[in-house]
Amino acid sequence: MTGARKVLVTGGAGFIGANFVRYWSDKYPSDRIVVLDALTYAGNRANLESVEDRDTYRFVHGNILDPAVIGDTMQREAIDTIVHFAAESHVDRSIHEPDAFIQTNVIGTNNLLMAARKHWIDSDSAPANHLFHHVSTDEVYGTLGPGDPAFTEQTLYAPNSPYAASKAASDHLVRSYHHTFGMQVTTSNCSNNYGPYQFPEKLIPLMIVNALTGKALPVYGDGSNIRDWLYVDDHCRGIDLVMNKGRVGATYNIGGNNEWRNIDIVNQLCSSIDAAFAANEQLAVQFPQAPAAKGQKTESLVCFVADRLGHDWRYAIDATLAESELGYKPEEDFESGFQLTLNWMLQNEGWWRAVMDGSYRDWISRNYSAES
Ligand code: NAD
Ligand code: TDX
Repeated sequence: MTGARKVLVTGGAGFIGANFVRYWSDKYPSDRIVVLDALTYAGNRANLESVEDRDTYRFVHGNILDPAVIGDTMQREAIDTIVHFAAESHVDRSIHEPDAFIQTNVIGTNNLLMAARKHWIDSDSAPANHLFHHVSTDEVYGTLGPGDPAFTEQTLYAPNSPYAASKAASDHLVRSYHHTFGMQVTTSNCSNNYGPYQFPEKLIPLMIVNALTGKALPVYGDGSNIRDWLYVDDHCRGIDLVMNKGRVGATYNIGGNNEWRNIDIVNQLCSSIDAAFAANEQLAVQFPQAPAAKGQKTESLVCFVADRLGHDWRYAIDATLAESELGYKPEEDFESGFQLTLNWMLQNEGWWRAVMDGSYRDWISRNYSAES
């Protein structure tokens, strides 16, 4: 699309969404960005603090299960582009409470698609151009064995958790709106993200917080499961390329070429934390509960716990299509991305303590009273 866009970012107060909003507003300062977010436990306006004062930005506190708020926002803002991040995103939660995943990830996505169809296809005042970009995951492809080739865009869907099944359903809905109604859509399926502002329930931030506060580091099963790790800024760059250069109706895999066993990630994290404490005496004062503050090894906190039900063994993304068609290439390797993430967590203790106990809500209401 050319000219300034009016972009609706659903789930923009979550981990990847907030990183994307900052990325996009820096790169495309003339675009209008409207964040629509229900502020579940995973959504924090504090994540968007750096863009709150821009006059091209607006926050709408609303739920994608509410068709009225979607329709009103699309109409009032004349939205021509949707980037859809909003989802329930944590596999363990989907095992305990799948219903919220079906509601938000399936019904919520369909609500957005219905609103987009109404405003972009069935309306007399439809914008000249439009795009619905859907953010999905490698988990829709199921699990791999040790010698299997990485997932390509041709790999058959075989979702194994309620989370993965709900994302697979949403991918199919997006595809069907393109095929049936001619909606201009793109989809990206990416591997495990990590980086600043990730809620400390996912492996990397959880392990960092536990290591700094002297709590156990719970490795599921024997720790041999493999994930393909992608630094969040590389994901944002990948989405940008898909939206601006991708073929309408196409799906692109985005990955980091970074396969790691969970136990190796945890061990690497432990030695990086030990090294950080050795290099900076102040950390022992700031985090007195950490083993590294008491001359012990962080690794002493590692414990093996019961495996996740239905735990997928390995994910790996083949991003050849995005590389060859779009010029996509991740910039961070795991060592550099991990160091950036650890440094951010060490410097932002206030953020992770506040999002974990919910007190960021007080902070945000002191700083930003205007929620629509
Ligand atoms: P997240 O859980 O950190 O954030 C989700 C955001 O969506 C939150 O701000 C939350 O408040 C909002 N939200 C949830 N339900 C909503 C609803 N009904 N209405 C409006 N807003 C709602 O998730 P994330 O890790 O940033 O993931 C973002 C997207 O990327 C998801 O679609 C996820 O499936 C996909 N994805 C994530 C990863 C990963 O490693 N985190 C990897 C691949 C794909
Ligand atoms: O405490 C833990 N111990 C542990 O061993 C946690 C939280 C996780 N794990 C393991 C399970 C996985 O093998 O670490 C691996 C990563 O777990 P998560 O961080 O929960 O991520 P995963 O289940 O792989 O899913 C993530 O990547 C794909 C995101 O949460 C999804 O939203 C995304 O679609």
